[in-house]
Order: sequence, then C-alpha cells, then structure tokens
Amino acid sequence: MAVTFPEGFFWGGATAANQFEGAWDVDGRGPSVDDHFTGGSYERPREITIDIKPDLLYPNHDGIDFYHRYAEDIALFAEMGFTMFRMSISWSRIFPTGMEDEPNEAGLAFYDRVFDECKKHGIEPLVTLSHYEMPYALVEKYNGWEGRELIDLFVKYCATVFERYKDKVTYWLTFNEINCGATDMGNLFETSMIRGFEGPASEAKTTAQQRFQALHHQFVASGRVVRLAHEKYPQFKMGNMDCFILSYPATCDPKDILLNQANMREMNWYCSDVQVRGSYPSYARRYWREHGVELAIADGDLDDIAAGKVDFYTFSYYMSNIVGTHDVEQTSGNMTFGGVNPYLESTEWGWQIDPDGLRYALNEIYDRYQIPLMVVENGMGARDEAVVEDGEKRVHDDYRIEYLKKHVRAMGEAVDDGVDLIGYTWWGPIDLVSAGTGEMRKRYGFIYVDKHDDGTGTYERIRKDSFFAYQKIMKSNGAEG
Ligand code: BGP
Repeated sequence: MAVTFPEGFFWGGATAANQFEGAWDVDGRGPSVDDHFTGGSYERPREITIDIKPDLLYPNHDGIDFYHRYAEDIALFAEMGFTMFRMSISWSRIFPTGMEDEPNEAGLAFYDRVFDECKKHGIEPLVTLSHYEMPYALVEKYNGWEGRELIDLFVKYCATVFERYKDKVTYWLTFNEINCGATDMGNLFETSMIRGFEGPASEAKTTAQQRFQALHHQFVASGRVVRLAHEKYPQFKMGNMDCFILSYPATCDPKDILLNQANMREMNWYCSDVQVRGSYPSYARRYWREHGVELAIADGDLDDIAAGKVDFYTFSYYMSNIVGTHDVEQTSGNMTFGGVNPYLESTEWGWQIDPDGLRYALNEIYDRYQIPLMVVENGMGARDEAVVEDGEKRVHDDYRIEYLKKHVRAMGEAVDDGVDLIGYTWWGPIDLVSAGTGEMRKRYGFIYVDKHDDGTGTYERIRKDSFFAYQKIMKSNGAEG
C-alpha cells in the first residue's frame, strides 16, 4: 500500500544563513561567531580564531553565494516542487553587533527579497531565528548566552524581524538544535561561549554550570519571543527545534534500560519538555544536583517559560546509536555519536542510518506532546562527484535516493500510526558548507554546487539524480517514495 500524507503536507528543504549565504561582510553585516571558525576536514577539526586571519580558509565567508544567487536557487527549489523552504536569518545582518538601537536596513531588505521570491513560487518560508550563530561582538562582550543580557538583545532582534516580515512569514523556529547546547557536542555553536579561546574547536571546554545557565537564558528568551508572537501576531506558528539523536539500550539488562532513559532525557527530552510543556521536567532537579549545576533563576523567568509554549515541535533526524553499561564499541568518524548498532549501516562520517528509528521517534514524540510535528532536517552527507556524460554534467547519487525513500516511507508509516506530521524539509537541498566539519565535500544536496575545499569552483548549480527522485515524491505527495 502506498503511503498517504495529509493534504497540504509541507515538502521542502532546510538551510542555514551562515552555511550558505556567503557575503559575510556585505551591506553592513557584522561578523558572526561562525566567521571566526575556520574550515576543517574529515581528519582535522575546525579551529576558532580570535582575529580573522586572511591566510586561513573560512568557507562560510562565501558559502555558496546564496546572497547573490537566491533567485536562481529558489527557482530550482520550485522546479523540484518545494512547498516549504527552511532558512535562517543572520542576526548580524540585522544588528551587526547585536547592540545597535536601529537595525541595518540593507540586511532587512535582503530577506524581503528572499521572501518575495518564495511567495512568487508559492513556497512557504520556515524561518529559524538563530541557527548556530550570533554577532561576534556579543561573544566578546558577554561570552554568548552565558550573559543574561542576551535575552533582551535577542528579543529586540526578534521583535524587529517579526514586525518587518509579519505579512510574509507565518512559521518560525526560535533556536536551531537548542539541545546540543547542553551537551559537549555542540555547545560552541549554540551557546557561543568561546570568549578569548583560540585553537581547535574540539578543545574548547565549558562547564556543565555554564552550559545549563546559558540554556536557561535561551529558554527565557524563547519563551518571551513566543509570548510576544502569540500576543501581537496571532497568525504566527511558533516552533522549537531539537537535534533528535535516538538511542537504544545496548542489551535488555535493566541497567542498560535505565542508562538509555537517562541518555534520552539529557539528549532529547530536556529542552523540548521545557519548550513544549512550559516548565522544567521533574527529573531536572536530580540531574542538576548530580552535575553540580545551580541555576540562577530570576523573578519572572519561570513565567516567561510557562507563557512561551510552542505551537509545533520540530527536529532534525539523521541517525541513531546505542548506549550500554557493558562494553559498547563506539562509532568511528570525525564526530562520533555513541555506540555501534550491528544491525545498521553508516555513512562515511559514522552516522548510523536508521529509517525505522525515525518512525519510532515520531511516535514517541507525538505520544509525549500531542502537538503537530515537523521533520525539519534529515539527510545524507556524501562525497558526490560531477561527471560529464553526452556533453552534460551529471551527478549520480543513488545512495541518497535510497536514503530519502526509506525515510519518506518511515514517515508514511508514522502518519498511518496516527502521528500528526505536517512537514518534511530535507537538510541541505543544495550543497552547502558542513557545520560539523566546515568542509564542502560532505554534500547533502539534490543540487550540486561547483565549489571545493581548496577554494576552487565556479559555483555552477547542477541537478543531481536525486533532484528528480525528490520531485516525484513531492508531486505524488509521498506516494511514489
Ligand atoms: C545539523 C545542523 C545543520 C547541519 C546538519 C548536518 O546538526 O542543524 O546546521 O549542518 O546538522 O551536519 P553537518 O553539516 O555537520 O554534516
């Protein structure tokens, strides 16, 4: 039986400003955190530099030049059949240091052009307000989200873009993968607590106290922003965004079951419990105590969190792993995410491919929250090559088509299970710079971009085989997956 997705289901792709816009110092934009991260590679971690040195490669400075090619790219998305386009606004385009009284008009005008182009093609924008970056000046002054001052500055920025784009954007997400900020894994991007640090990003360390305090500030900021949206713009739909890394217990030893429960709470549930339910979960207190965390909670913070419950839940889903108390072999790759599951295959980067896990995750999330869900990132990074055949450039990426189809089928099963799933945006529908490794050769796109890690390339866009596969899926509303 073919899968049936609901009428009006959103199909599309997801991007982030810092990974693809380029034009990092154009039209008044201030440097963001990500401009201080060098490129990296499979073997070499990205580095953080206090000064931006011209002799090092900063791939995000040019990205894939969406800033100048947005019309061509959105036309390609429309040709594929997108009904939704997830993108982020670069905070430092709007407030170059985050602290100005007045916004930068040229930055605001750029997103007007992008939203107008989407509208022209009948594509609904889904806008992330903060995707792995903030004005770098806020890192220098406040050490990123460790500073409580960030709350007001973020609310000011959001109020500005809400008012400006209120007739063009309905769907908003506050923070990308907010939960990564609590773990060691991604705290540098999410919370940007890197003041004064220089060297390999993997060696920059923060304490649990700093991370959970920074997260608290983000929760309050998110709560205030959602409340503002609900009060002033009732047509807006506000969502959270979590990085869902599903874990299974390695064995049926009850100790493994408990360990997995703790892992799932820390990694996947802590943040969404706060943002969906509007309060800290009951297990938080013990967790804070055992990790030496003493949160400074100001008067009114918990009210802001309570008033800021999101309307829909969104997440990224790439992989699953296992956790256990016995010997568990760890996945290998340049970023590892837990134990090896012998039943699954991995990408070259060690990310274990698990479409059934997506169905399982969707059911678990929906059982817990009972609000509409969107998968706003899912995808497969691979080293694609453009080849010339019959005088035309082509990219054959069957592995990506297989990955896509299996995940679409898994979502169809979840819909059939009763999950209220309303959209799917593939990560990196056009090749862009990898967040984790800072390289171009980890490609996710249905559209190839001729840009390479050695700095060469024409930026030409080429349709991959997967472009046509996704087109078919979207055209048939998931039936031809
Ligand atoms: C998510 C991020 C994205 C994106 C994606 C793929 O965690 O939200 O920004 O980059 O992962 O990760 P990577 O680029 O490291 O392959």
